[in-house]
Amino acid sequence: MIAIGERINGMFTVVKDAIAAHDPRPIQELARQQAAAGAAYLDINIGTAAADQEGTMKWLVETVQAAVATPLCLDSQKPAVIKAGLSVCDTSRGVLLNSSPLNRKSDPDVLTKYASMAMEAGGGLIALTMDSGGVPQNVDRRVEIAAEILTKAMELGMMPEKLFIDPIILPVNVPGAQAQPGNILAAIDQIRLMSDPPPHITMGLSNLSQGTAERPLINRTFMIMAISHGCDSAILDVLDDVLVDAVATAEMLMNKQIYSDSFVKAYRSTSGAQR
Ligand code: THG
Repeated sequence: MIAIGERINGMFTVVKDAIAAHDPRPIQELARQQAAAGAAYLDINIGTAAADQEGTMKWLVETVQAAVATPLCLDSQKPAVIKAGLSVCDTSRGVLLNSSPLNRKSDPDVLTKYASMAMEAGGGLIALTMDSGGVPQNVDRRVEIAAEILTKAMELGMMPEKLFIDPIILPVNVPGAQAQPGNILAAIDQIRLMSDPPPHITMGLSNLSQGTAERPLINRTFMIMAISHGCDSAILDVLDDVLVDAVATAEMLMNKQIYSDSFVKAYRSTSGAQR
């Protein structure tokens, strides 16, 4: 499981406040905690409040990589913000760019831009099953967009093992959205068969439970369901020990980790990058 720690995101009040105050300490503390919990990558997202977005991304990248050796996952919908992050990023550790849709009305070549930057950095790319029409609400269109992304990436010279397809999970409590988690599982079943080796499958797990009363329970349960369908990565709360132990168990039951009486301990003692 390629676990991407979600906590360094301006969506969280502590991070937003630390960015505003230019205080590295709370951010470096979150970086250390997530690295210790076994994150393979740390997501870096400036949120929506920052005035100078490129400068804020640079500061966050420098702040985090001064504290931990974990590779980063630069998270922005703007190519210029990703580019700014990359300009100060130690990509020799590895890097993920997060994320590009297939295309966008205002930027038809957005996927080419992200894929080119990822390849130049020797890193991976997260691509969303989304196009200029928005987020598809059915299985078939998700799968079609994933196939178009995979084809485009391979045409550009990116290998499937560097590509992470994100079927986009949205809050389950939104009216009409309750069929989507099931649709996403059905889409994952098909995306896994598109190439050998297949692209990775990732998702922003915590989106699912936003605004609900049982957040951890919903996140943990869906993570395990998705792993059983072949999902092998997520942007998630690695500080949720019950979630991480459940992931270890799901991977053992899927025959991806060897069973021993101490399999949870073994999983936790393996660095995130090697799981
Ligand atoms: N796909 C990809 N990248 C992503 C997402 C995705 N990056 C961002 C996001 N979605 C994944 N990360 C988060 C981080 C936090 C939350 C949800 C997703 C979250 N935060 C609390 C909230 O909004 O309720 C913050 C509350 C607090 O301050 O404590 O839920 O889908 N590729």
